[in-house]
Amino acid sequence: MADINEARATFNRYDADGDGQVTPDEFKRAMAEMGDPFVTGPVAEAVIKSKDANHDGTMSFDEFWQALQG
Ligand SMILES: [Ca+2]
Ligand SMILES: [Ca+2]
Repeated sequence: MADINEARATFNRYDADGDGQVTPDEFKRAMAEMGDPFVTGPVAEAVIKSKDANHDGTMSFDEFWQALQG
């Protein structure tokens, strides 16, 4: 998924309140809505933390995009 428009659409699906930052809680709820109820709080936190380049506890679109670039 190297298409920035697709990435933006995916990011917006995670970012429930539209503030441009995905919190672990938003990520967990988005995964549950997409049919993956096994992403628990600690798992969601670990996923967000692994992409959280500036360590503010949330994932911005830039951080998400960078993570997609590998
Ligand atoms: Ca948000
Ligand atoms: Ca961040």
